[in-house]
Amino acid sequence: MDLSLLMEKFNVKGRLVTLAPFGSGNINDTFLAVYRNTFTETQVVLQRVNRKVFPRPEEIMRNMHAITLHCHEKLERDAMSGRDDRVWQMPRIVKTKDGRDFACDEKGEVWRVITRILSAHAFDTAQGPEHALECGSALGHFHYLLADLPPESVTDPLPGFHVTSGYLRQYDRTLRSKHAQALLNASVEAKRLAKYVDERRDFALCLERAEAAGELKRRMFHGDPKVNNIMIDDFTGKGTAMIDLDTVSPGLVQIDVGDAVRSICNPAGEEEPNLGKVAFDENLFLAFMKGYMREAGVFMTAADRDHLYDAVRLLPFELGLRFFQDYLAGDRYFKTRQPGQNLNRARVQFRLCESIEAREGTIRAILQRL
Ligand code: GN1
Ligand code: MG
Repeated sequence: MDLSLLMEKFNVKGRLVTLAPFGSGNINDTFLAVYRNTFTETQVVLQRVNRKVFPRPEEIMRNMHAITLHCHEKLERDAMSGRDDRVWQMPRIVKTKDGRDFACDEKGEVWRVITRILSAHAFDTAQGPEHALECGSALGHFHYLLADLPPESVTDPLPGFHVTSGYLRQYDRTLRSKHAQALLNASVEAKRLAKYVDERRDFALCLERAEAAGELKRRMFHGDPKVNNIMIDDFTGKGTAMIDLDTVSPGLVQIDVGDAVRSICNPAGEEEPNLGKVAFDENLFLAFMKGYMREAGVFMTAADRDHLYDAVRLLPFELGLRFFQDYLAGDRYFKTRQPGQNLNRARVQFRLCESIEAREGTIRAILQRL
């Protein structure tokens, strides 16, 4: 596929000067395109929506249209009113020359172009408490932005995403395959992880039970608020935008908090081979929660707060389970660069979960003080 020909379908002014792979996402293929004309430069991001993960990419784009329209209007109103201490941003969809939100290639793959947030970066790991606090503010502000988007404006992009019981069922199905059994028998470490999962089967249902009992209500959530989806302004060091809007839909905000925390409070990152370096950092957690509550505290009911610890413990478990299942199934979902990468990713998440369990008292004490 000649990507520069594909770019010609989109309405970007200037001449294309470079088009190169960009970012470190595990799902979509992402490229940065830079256009120049006499006086200005335009940078946009080209992405192929992964059809294996999102079976209906057209729906993803309809959702993105509704979400960005709602948020851009609200952001402009807030900017006029001087509500905020900064300019919050959100990428915009760049239309095709025939006015559509995406283009298809000859294989029917869906490609989109969005604006790049300039003079800002996302990091793969937390840089320190100030960074963690800004990540918390950015997620809290995102929840505020979406709080009044009617849930029926979006369709569920990935039914069952963040339903841990569903991942357990999928894992159990995978375990029955010959391929998975062979991998398990060949590795003491894989067997250890399987035991780890078994010991937490009951706990894994905690948020689903709370929702079924009516203790927790769905609101709009991001679905994938890991540290490298949070853009930080290069000049002020403040959070400025949440990116990767594919999974935005009605969900539990606790899940977003848990997912952001598992990514931010593990400074070793998701790919660390040495488990001795993987640990939950309480200072980063305190800073993140301060930033989050500053923006979203007004929405949080007592029940919402009561379930935060469970979410913080659950999300690394759930992601570890997803990585482990994918390893046993032959690496079909998450992109990998080397064999055993998903097994190691699972080891890291389970170690992080253990580290959280060991610090339960401290984590609950921090949550109480907010
Ligand atoms: C995937 O696309 P990316 O890299 O932002 C995944 C998340 C995981 C994350 C772990 C749709 O996110 O759920 O937490 O990898 N997204 C999807 O790195 O499955
Ligand atoms: Mg994503």
